[in-house]
Amino acid sequence: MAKHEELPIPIYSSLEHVYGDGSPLEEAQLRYDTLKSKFLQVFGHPPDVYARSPGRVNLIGEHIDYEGYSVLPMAIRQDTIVAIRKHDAGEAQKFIRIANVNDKYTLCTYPADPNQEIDLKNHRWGHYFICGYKGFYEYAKSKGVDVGVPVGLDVLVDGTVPTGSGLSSSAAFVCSSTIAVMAAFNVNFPKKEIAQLTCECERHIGTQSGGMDQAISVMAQTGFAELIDFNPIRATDVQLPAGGTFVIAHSLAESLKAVTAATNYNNRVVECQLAAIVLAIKLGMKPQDARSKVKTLSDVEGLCVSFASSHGSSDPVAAVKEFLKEEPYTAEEIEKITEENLPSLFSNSPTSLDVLKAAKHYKLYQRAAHVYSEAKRVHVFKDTVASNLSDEDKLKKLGDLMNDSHYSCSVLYECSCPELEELVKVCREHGALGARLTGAGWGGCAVALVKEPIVPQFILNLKERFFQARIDKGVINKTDLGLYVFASKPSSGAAIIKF
Ligand code: NG1
Ligand code: MG
Repeated sequence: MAKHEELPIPIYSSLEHVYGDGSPLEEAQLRYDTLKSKFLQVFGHPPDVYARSPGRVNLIGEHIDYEGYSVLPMAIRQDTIVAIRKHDAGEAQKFIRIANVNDKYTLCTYPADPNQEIDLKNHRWGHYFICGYKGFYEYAKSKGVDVGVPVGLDVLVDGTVPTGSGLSSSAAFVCSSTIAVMAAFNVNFPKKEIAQLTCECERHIGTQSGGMDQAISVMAQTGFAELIDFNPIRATDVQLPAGGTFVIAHSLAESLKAVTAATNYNNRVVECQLAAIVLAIKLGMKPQDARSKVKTLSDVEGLCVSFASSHGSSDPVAAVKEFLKEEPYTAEEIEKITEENLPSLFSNSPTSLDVLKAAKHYKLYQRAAHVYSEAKRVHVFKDTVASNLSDEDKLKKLGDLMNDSHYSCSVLYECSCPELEELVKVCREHGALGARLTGAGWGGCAVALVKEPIVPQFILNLKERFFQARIDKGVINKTDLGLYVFASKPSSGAAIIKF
């Protein structure tokens, strides 16, 4: 039997198997019915087809996907649904019109041109759809699939993944968009190819993201977390131990990753690449080879490990401690080691050049120490799940690993924020076995591992100790609390729905 990642996106004619988690279908059906009637109202005709793709919560493995290391997320029930209708080839209107069920997002119109550049200086919500649109055309072309001349598209979007929350609303949107366009053209590709192409096309938005979010959104299986490997992308089902539940809670600080990329997300990607090049040189590689061959910390892990083993360890962090200094590096210090100016080193990456302009210094030691130690924790997590420990002991160990991961994100990678620190602390004080920020950080959600019987009480405590003060200040409405703190089971991956 083909591995599920080799299979195309499933196509369903009813919602029964789409969510697959036994939860009531009425609510879901209502969303599709509403989409259909709103589509009719906005565009004057019903949609041809729908695609949905879920958000995710990352359990462990933060900020290491773009360094080539495996991560361990699970899909959540919240998703983005895209309803779509393709115009006939003869129709005059060669536009892509993108509407949203939420009036906060006003209608966006783009030309029906897959070669258009995305205007990053003017961020519009519809850009995410255009990422998927461009990605589909580029990929179809590379595979020799003839999809004819570009035609107009009508699109209506309904997203329930909270934005800026670290639950990957962006990937849910990009993946459902790509799959909707695919379905509108009656094309389907293997899931692992879609995971790869959606990862690449989301980079049109300007973040140098790894592929975790798209991979889990496309390849998730109900009831399992997934170990996602890269180069090539693969997903392995991970059955979590019984008796534990993941509770997701929003810090209510919104992480505006697309806007702050140069100082936050992309800055860390650049710091990691510089750390990798400097380490490679210190470990004996010629500067010119390091500059041209080394892109990620995983590229130099082999060198680090052989250094460590000649010193009686197998931990690449040993090489980091030996060869990188803890004080931040200036650009000049790095240029002396790499024998090239940083702007010329990154000359073919405009987003990296933005990082250089904004950076005061580069914390190579801390970023590399985080990445190597976090990569190791992912494997310990997976091995713990597979071990013959009791479920009770497994859960305790997984909780400890989550706490260690948070510490590393907070202290070494500096991607936390005061609200997340407070929230994680409150989670631990109320019985979480472990708690950590999830996703890119700088705001967004925390995830806590909680013993099943205490989940309701745990959530009540969070409401009282974290959210009540924010309700009192008017930051959120009491009636919306369920959107900001909830327990989550591993949900299903992307699907095409044709009623
Ligand atoms: P979120 O939190 O969804 O923005 C981002 C990246 C991931 C990964 C995490 C950090 C995108 C689309 N996603 O996720 O690839 O690097 O941060 O682990 O940029
Ligand atoms: Mg995102």
